[in-house]
Amino acid sequence: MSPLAVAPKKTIGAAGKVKPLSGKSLTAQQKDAVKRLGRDKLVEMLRGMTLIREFERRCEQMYQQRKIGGFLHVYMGQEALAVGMLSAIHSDDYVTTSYRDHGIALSLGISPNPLMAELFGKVTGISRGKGGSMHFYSKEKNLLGGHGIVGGQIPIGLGAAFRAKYMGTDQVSLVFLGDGAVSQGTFHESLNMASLWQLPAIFIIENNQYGMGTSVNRSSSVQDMTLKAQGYNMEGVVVDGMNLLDCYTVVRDAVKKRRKNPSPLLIEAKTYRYRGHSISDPGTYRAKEEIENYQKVDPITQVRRLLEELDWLDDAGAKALTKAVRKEVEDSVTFAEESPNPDPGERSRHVFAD
Ligand SMILES: Cc1ncc(C[n+]2csc(CCOP(=O)(O)OP(=O)(O)O)c2C)c(N)n1
Ligand SMILES: [Mg+2]
Repeated sequence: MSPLAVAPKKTIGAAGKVKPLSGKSLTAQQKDAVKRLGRDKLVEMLRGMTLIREFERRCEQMYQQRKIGGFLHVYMGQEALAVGMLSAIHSDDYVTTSYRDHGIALSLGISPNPLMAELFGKVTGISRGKGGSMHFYSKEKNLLGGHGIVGGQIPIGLGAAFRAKYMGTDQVSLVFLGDGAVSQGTFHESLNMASLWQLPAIFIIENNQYGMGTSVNRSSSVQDMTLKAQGYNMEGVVVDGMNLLDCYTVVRDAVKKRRKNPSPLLIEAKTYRYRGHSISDPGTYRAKEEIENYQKVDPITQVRRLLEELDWLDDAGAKALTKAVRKEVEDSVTFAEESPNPDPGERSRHVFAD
């Protein structure tokens, strides 16, 4: 494909504009997603998003009680993105992400127990208590981290895509990154190689509008991040990251197309983080009204309302779901509390090669 033949940028959904899901005004594509997913799967997805929200709430409390130390970056507001997109992949596909990794790990079906235990620094933690919040990792789920260095995960996700193509598997590699990582060199080097070698890498920018306390308007020379895809002769698509159905559809279509004929894709998902950059961020750089405005399109409320409109979940059902999720999170706290600390002799094990 010549550089001039770059596929035009597509937009799926309202992409950040305030347009909540409603059974009465679903687009044809959203209707199709509802039909494909069906009632049970949609309720399960609502449960997945609720699990993230409740897990993060409890993490904040545990941090305040000093049960959790170090860094803590929560995912509240971005739940539709992880749940929608990761519902559309196979269990052997690769996933890489940044330090804001709790929602991604939970959406891959990892139990809250080893995740909470990791935050508590316990030996039963998913990284044996050595990584903490930023370094969830699971060989079993092909989750290649949880990375604290901004942009550090991008070449790793690229390597996984290279492996898939080299070995001739039909796997794809989903590489999640923040808007703040787009100006890092690793992003550009990785996009170049992914396009040059036509690798099955799907780069997903979780544009939550801020990198630490700096708004993306003040840190990026372009606001349409998919323009970066054109620079590397690859496809780019914008999606409403607060909309579960759109997040599911964009990845479903993307992986379907790429399993047999690998090629890279850049997705920009417009989303919003409700909390500060980390637990120690008082958030003085943005107005309360801005947060409230995004909460009007809260991803969880949107899906709950849609399910009610479809008569697929009533108020009692939704309350029971939340109650069950809270119990699951509470059990993870008990599990973490009761787990032993790592043996002090473990300190340098898995840090240096034996
Ligand atoms: C290479 C590098 N530079 C700077 C930092 C400090 N830092 C940590 S998070 C962050 C902002 C990243 O923002 P974004 O990519 O938008 O992710 P978000 O926190 O919004 O999920 C920065 C600059 C770092 N960890 N690594
Ligand atoms: Mg950001």
